[in-house]
Amino acid sequence: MSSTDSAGLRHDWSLDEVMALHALPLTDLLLRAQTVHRANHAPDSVQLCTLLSVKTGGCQEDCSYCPQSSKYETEVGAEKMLSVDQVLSKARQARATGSTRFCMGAAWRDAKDGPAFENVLSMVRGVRELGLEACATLGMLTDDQARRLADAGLTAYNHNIDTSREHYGEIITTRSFDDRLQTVARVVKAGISVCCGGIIGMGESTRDRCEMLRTLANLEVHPGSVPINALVPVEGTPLADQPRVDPLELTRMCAVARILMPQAMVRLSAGRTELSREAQLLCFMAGANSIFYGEKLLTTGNPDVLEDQRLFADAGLKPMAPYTSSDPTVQATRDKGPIAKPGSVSLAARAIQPAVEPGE
Ligand code: SAM
Ligand code: DTB
Ligand code: SF4
Repeated sequence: MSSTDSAGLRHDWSLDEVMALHALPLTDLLLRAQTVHRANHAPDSVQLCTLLSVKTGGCQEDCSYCPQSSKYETEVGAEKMLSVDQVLSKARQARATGSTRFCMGAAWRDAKDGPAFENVLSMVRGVRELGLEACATLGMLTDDQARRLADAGLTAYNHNIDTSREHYGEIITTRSFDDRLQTVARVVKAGISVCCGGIIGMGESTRDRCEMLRTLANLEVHPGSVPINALVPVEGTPLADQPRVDPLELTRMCAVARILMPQAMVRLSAGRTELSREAQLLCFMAGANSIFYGEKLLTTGNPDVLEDQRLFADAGLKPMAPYTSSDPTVQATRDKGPIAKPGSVSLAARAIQPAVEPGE
């Protein structure tokens, strides 16, 4: 027997149930996911989010996928933290191209109190003043740091579980799966929207993929957004030689995430450069309703902005206005922190301009 919470959401999925969904014929799975998607979201609306690495490289963790770990010889070296002005100038550019969420990443195991953290707080306030949703991903947090980020107006915090509890030890040894869940719980407690998902293509089984989604769906509060990343294999990391993820497998993950977490934003994240336009549309049909937009993710490439604009125009997709996602925590954060300065919120009505007219 399954039970639902006051919002009609389930938190008691069994592994067998999730695996049975994942194993459906893809056409059936897509129909089920579309049905859930249309009941909870505008089907033609996709949020555009821009990422910026505000502190690149030199990280002490050993995440096997990550070019920013100091344990591996990659082309990414340790760099100085960007200044608040540099970050806000990138945020203004992101806003001008149509992004509504700006996500700042730091290659830290955990956020340390002190000048660097104070800078992050200023960056968060500045991004909010531009009328953008502000997201950060800084590693593990204390309760006090989560509260201070919330007070600065942070909309969302990204902290991924990455894979199943069972497979986790094959990928990362320097911090545990439970450490990750603890930070996620602190973010919830501080009233910040949780962005938590994972990566496929790291040698995991289908069972691991389903376990990862089950863990997220069975959290006391569903994450407001769930990034589904396809591994970007980077030279020098232990996972450099992993085969590319089959786009239909990514579609399946988006669909199962959508069915398990009906109100979450499902974010089609790393790996889009390897996807055809058609494969991306399949993911949108499966319930993905957000992408990272802009030339770069953190250190690796992302599709060209003009290509994304053309895809949106040709497919009739619309970029979502800020604070309009169905995540109630995002809506609640709108009135916290700095209020957007006059002139910045015309954004809400802004539609990205297609680079070329459809059909040209
Ligand atoms: N250091 C912080 C942390 O680990 O939470 C924040 C930045 S970290 C780069 C954010 C997330 O990016 C990781 O949890 C992982 O899911 C994703 N990621 C990193 N490298 C990736 C890669 N090569 N391919 C796909 N996703 C990746
Ligand atoms: C997430 O799940 N994916 C984004 C974001 N959260 C921070 C990061 C992807 C990083 C891909 C590798 C890189 O560019 O360094
Ligand atoms: Fe560090 Fe984050 Fe990369 Fe892990 S994923 S090595 S914690 S930057």
